[in-house]
Amino acid sequence: MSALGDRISVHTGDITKLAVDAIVNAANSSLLGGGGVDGAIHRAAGPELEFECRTLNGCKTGDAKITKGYKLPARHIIHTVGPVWQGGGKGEAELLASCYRRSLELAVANDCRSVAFPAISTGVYRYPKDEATKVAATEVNDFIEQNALPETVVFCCFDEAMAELYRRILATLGEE
Ligand code: AR6
Repeated sequence: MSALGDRISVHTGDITKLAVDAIVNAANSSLLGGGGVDGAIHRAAGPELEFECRTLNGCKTGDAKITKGYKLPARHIIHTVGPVWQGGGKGEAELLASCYRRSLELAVANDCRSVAFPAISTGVYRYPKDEATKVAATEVNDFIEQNALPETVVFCCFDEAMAELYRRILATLGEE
């Protein structure tokens, strides 16, 4: 395990079940719900989440906004909008990195000690999984090195294949 092993972990399962201070939602720019992890979070949090989201005026790609967690075990939900994969030449990597950075900044601003991320953009938005996990791990690693909060970050994967990609890239970072 890397030197960051005590602060970054990989979990396979449903992010809506995690009792962390904040879970991150891979939303769309309307912030009014959708499919994938976004749909699962809205279903689990209950209709009050959409009421709060309606007051936020949407969110730009690469940016993030925070709400309460409502019926979730998580206290907060940080909604971020990942880029749609368009071949890699449209600033996708920088936008995806920005999603992780902005989400972590909001977590710090709200005193979140523990945060869980889904693999943003790797579903409906078609970002290649190996590339997306590299961006995610690098960005979180850099942020954690420079900040005391959040104390722990979980990469929550829906399947074991994605978890393995994270483990591999995190092991590489730890050796540097
Ligand atoms: N827990 C953890 N991970 C999950 C869960 C879950 N409950 N459900 C899905 N995943 P996606 P995107 C994984 O499509 O690509 C929505 O309609 C999934 O396996 O949810 O950023 C929004 O409204 C994948 O690895 O998000 C947007 O319109 C990852 O979460 C659009 O999809 C992200 O897949 C956003 O697309």
